[in-house]
Amino acid sequence: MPRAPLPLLLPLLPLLPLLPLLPPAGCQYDACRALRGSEAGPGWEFYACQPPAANMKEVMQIRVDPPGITCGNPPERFCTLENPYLCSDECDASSPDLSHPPQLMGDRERGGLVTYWQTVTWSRFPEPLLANVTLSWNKSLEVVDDLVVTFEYGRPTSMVLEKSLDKGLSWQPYQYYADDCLEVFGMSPKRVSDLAPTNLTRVICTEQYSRWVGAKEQRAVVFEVRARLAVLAGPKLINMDALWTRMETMKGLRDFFTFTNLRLRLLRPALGGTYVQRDNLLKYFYAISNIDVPARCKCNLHAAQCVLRDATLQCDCDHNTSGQDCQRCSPGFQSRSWKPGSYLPLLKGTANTCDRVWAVAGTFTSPVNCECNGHSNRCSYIDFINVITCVSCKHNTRGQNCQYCRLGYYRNASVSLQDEDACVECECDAEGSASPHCSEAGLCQCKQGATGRRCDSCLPEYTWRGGVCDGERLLCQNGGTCEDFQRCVCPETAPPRCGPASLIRRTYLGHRKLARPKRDRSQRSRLSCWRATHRCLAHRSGSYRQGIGPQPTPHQFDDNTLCLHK
Ligand SMILES: [Ca+2]
Repeated sequence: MPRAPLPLLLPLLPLLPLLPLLPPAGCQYDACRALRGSEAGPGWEFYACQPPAANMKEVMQIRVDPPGITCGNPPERFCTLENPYLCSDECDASSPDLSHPPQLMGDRERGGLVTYWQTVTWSRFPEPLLANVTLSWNKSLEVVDDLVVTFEYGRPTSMVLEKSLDKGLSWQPYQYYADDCLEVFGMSPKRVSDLAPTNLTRVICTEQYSRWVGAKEQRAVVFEVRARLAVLAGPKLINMDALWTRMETMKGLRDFFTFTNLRLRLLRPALGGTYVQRDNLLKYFYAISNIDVPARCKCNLHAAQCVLRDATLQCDCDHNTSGQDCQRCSPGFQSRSWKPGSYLPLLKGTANTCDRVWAVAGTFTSPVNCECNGHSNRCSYIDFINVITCVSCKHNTRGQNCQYCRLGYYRNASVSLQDEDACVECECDAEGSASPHCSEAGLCQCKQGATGRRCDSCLPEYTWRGGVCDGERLLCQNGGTCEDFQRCVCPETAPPRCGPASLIRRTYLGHRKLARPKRDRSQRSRLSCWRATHRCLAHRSGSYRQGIGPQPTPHQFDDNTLCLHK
């Protein structure tokens, strides 16, 4: 459906003159849908679509650290590498004309006036002069042309460009820059032109932007995106079809050009020569006048516009998708799993829209709201209770909207209900559990003595025996102690009717009919204890049983029973 116009980002962002490649006027992927007539009446035709590229410096947040790295507080004198002995320039944070705050890296310069951020000088040499510049959008972007950082008074001798894909939680190197890659980073120097289509996403160290050539001659430090794209699309980027096809088919290629945040780690300033002049440290510092970030919002090919909403970039999603990156189906349109759009087939691509589902049973002739959370694409109308319900829920789900887990499965809270792994098996222990089913939290119902989510271990007073948690402990008398829940061990100094353990064991093994203890539970309890008279007291719960072991006669044991079951 056509929607109310939203505040568009693009009027705020003049397209860069350096962006002829993306995409040419009237090119594909600039509209998400079009109205088409057919015999059945007008209807929508959907296409893969993406927002136009813009210079994202206009909406970036800039942070520098460590604290106090920006010059001017307190006011400080500095000189330049070109005029190293004329140290009359001043940086003063309290004066609008003499201050150099971070936002001057992203401002629009007017009337030829160059404005720049500047750091303190390297007065603490030989301690390194380190500075980080973090650029945040908190939105996935796809870089489409060269990132250009413009340095005043010389480019750093070494620095690293890093990127984050998770809004700054983790970082990875994007490119290394040094005048001597091998010495500084232990990497062989490379140029992007050395790369082939197969290793296009390699992180390289370049010496192209770090060697001293004079502060005014070369001011740009570049992350070469255009040259990488040219490896696929030809020197003048004529063969864009090949590029779009590769974007779709080459693993990791789109991710390589994607980021949410960027970070410059400045490691060593320009020296203007081969060594640091200790007697004049006021000429060493960093100064950046501009950072160009030509990029587009990543919308998974489901949006043709990107908007600023509450000061945050947000895709203006089509194709019944929603989310900041159009990364999920909108409620009511979850008939199948969400998919990104595809550049293929060329020119129009594939929209992979999220759709409502048509009923396959009942009397419906129009689309019905058949919400199955992506676990089914079929619904049925149950006439006598007037309910539309999903049929054939997959992924171990059940319910009218496939919103519950099948018996024997429970809800995996760490993923969304629409996820294929929304329901995981209970795996209740067959012997420790009273039922194969578990609670909504995945807890199995344990038999007495058993514990653990799956009831596969025993409570402290119980021991795992014969497939159950047995808490039946022997009560030993006359100084005997219960060992391993099943026999009494008598102390050396026991009264006559309580023999030592070795005697008990020897006697026990020496008996012909009961040569080995058996695993059977009832058998074990009957063989629980022995008297010094070498007679078995076959009893359970205090009662004597017939038929096991040698038949004791009444005179062979007295009232002073040696072992009792607790
Ligand atoms: Ca500036």
